[in-house]
Amino acid sequence: MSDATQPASSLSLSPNPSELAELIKQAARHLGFDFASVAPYEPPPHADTFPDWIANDYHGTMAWLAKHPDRRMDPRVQWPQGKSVLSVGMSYHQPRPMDAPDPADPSRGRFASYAWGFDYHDLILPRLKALGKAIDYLAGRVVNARAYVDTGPILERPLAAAGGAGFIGKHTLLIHWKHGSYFLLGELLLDLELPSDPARKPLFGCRDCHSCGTSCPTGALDTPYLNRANRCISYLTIEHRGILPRNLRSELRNWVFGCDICQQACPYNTRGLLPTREPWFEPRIPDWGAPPLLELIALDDDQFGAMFKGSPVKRTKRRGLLRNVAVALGNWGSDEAIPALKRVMEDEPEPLIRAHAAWALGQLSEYPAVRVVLDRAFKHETDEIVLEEINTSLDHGIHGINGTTEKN
Ligand code: B12
Repeated sequence: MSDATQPASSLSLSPNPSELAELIKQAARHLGFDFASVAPYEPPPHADTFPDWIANDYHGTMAWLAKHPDRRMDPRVQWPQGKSVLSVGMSYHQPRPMDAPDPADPSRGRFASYAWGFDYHDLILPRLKALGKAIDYLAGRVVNARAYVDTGPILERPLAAAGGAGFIGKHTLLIHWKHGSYFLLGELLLDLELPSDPARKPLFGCRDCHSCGTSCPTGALDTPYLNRANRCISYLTIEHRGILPRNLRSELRNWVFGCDICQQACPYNTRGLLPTREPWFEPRIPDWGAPPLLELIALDDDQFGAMFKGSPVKRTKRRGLLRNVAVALGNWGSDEAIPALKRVMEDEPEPLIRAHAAWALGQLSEYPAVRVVLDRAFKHETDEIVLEEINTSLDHGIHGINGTTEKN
């Protein structure tokens, strides 16, 4: 029976904006997202610090980050038609089984855990598009949308925090009460007015904890809430193309793709987190993302392609990954690495990999065989940069005549 005193809207079958927002968040959960929240269509808190971050060159060689700062800081500039930001998060957390090989073993190459399985972009973007279709249905009209997973100039973490999805930790990652920071974000900018979720003040936040900063070997997180990305191991091993800064190579330890050190140090990630529901993230990289370095350095183009098909690791290409593996072989400090590094110096066509192998040999200078390998490589090498690395390695601990070797 209808109540004539009720406003017309409550008699309608179309949901009101709050109900619609709730239905959309439920649809997101049905589509496998672990959480969803709505933020106001405006610059998120602290967005105005972005130009300083760029001016300080913390973005290193990620020139694309410096483009369109006005768009990145304000979704209204990026897409004027939009009216709300829907952020979604998906956990990739998988506790390593007790009997998995120890990833800290320096003879192994370590991959960040988000990269153990298939590429998250290929999972989240289609799911966001499916969510867009569900929103059309729920809203009873075609809702125009822009879907992003690292693919658009927006500040994903601050926007998700502004919608109450969690809080930004001192490591600059977003922390969710159930999922810690081991999740990935995606967004739909919508031309649909939805009520925003309140940004939640964290109960405890980071307080005086700075474990992420003190555990970061490169000092990238020395200042709370600031990542000097040009020193971040994740940047160095994935985004930085070319020669790695010499002063940071030892600090990469055995990380060969990305890094989880700041996340592992965070107390919000050490208590029982819910594991991911997505088989997509199941480890495809052997030994729970920590295979032997000697296997990695031996990968040819075809083997690299087969091992990392559909994986985020393909981003570095073989040359980038093997550059990092060469550095990790030097950091291992074992003479077991010498035959593999010798083979690189003799047969590897990619100068970038040879250059870092020469550095790695320099780290093993207490083994007499190294001098022979480097001397021989110096005689045959034609690439200027590799020659310089060989010379520095010879100079470093081995001390040839006058500290260098004459090329003849
Ligand atoms: C570029 C980039 C990187 C760079 C730079 C990282 C950085 N901290 O900026 C590198 C390659 C190093 C990187 C590494 C990683 N990344 Co990344 N990255 C991005 C990307 C594409 C852009 C980030 C960006 O705009 N950086 C510029 C800085 C200035 O912006 P911001 O950190 O967001 O900074 C804002 C806040 O810090 C805030 N702020 C400033 N001052 C203050 C003060 C206070 C008190 C507060 C609260 C906030 C605050 O305002 C800033 C704007 O200036 C985003 C996707 C996106 N479009 O957002 C993914 C993203 C941030 N990365 C992600 C991931 C998973 C990682 C890694 C964990 C991967 C890995 N395991 O190796 C590491 C983590 C390293 C770390 N501690 O940040 C996830 C983060 C998910 C989460 N839980 O937070 C994102 C969102 C990708 C995604 N779609 O899921 N990444």
